[in-house]
Amino acid sequence: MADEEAAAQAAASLQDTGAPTVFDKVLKKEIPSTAVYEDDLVYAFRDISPQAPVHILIIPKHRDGLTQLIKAEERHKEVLGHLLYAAKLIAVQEGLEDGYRLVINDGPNGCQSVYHLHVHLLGGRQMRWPPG
Ligand code: DGP
Repeated sequence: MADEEAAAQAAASLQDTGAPTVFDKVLKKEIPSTAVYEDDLVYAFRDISPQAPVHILIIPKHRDGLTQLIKAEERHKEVLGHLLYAAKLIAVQEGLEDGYRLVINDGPNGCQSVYHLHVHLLGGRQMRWPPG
């Protein structure tokens, strides 16, 4: 089993707990991160385990129940749209006009290991399809 799959399976028990995550510590600056973008609603920083030359995580600043996309409710529509728009701004900022990929891992089968919704922005190399 790959490390990412093992991490996702290990995190599965936290799925419905709403427990604080490592991203809360990132947001509180208790864990250092390399910021690439920030506004009122979202924070974006470089992934600690990059899977591409550019690998950025974009997260809501206020989780508000958004542990994963399948938990999204009507009230989350603004921040969900904002995450995508921020991704576009960051892609331009990172010089990714030739292409990039956005990924949301959702739940154990989706290989999610941190239960604070996040969008992966990957770029700087040719992406493959289908994904694993
Ligand atoms: P996912 O598997 O989709 O839940 O992605 C979680 C990502 O979070 C994974 O790519 C590694 C990243 N990550 C975990 N802990 C930290 C951390 O402390 N700092 C940073 N920058 N990234 C982290």
